Amino acid sequence: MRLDVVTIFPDYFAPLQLSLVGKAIDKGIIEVAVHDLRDWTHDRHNTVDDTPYGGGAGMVMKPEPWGEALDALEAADDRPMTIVVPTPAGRPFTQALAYELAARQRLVFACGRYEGIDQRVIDHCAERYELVEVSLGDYVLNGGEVAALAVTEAVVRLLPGVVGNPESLVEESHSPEHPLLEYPNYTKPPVWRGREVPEILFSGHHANVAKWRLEQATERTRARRPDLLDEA
Ligand code: 6GU
Repeated sequence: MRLDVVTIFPDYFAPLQLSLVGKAIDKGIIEVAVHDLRDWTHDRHNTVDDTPYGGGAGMVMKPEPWGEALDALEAADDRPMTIVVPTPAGRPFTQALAYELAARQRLVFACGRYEGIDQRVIDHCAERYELVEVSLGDYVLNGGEVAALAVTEAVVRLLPGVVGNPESLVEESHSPEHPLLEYPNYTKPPVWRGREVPEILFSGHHANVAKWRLEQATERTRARRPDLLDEA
């Protein structure tokens, strides 16, 4: 999979070199290219924003640099582009959407700042490429960069060879096979600051342990996220 990121803050993406995503790059499972949108401006001040038609607060990202950036990225590689636009007005990002995006050959993150990107860029993307506008949740970030990092991590860890033990993808919260929150985990020592590990986990009785974990997961989900039980 190839990932391109277009942003006015390329430094935000330094963490991609770390951890699982960095290892996926080293292993050749993904290729990542981060681009500065200002490289596609032509004025002395590298202007990427302007005042909104119709008035109102804030600035809007101008369409021309985005158009040139997308043309250049399209020309740089044959694989079909799925444009991911992080926006609080997008489709809620879920594990199911992470699996959908993990099936794509090439994701291009278009990170907006200010009040967003001129709508004609979005419409152009919808016509020419596959377009997915995604939201991390019902709160407001200053721009798409942090969301692009979150989506990247959620997607890349689903690619074959990235997570050491693929079984761990099955049991975790929000996986399609297990729509419950994860059960509590414990490791040594058996007593820590007077707190004991639940007795059942020492029993060696795998069926009983599995039953206990399912009960814990179900109870947690009922208490914290009853909406997930309604869906399941
Ligand atoms: Cl994807 N972008 C921005 N700017 N704010 C958000 C978001 C995305 N998701 C939640 N808030």
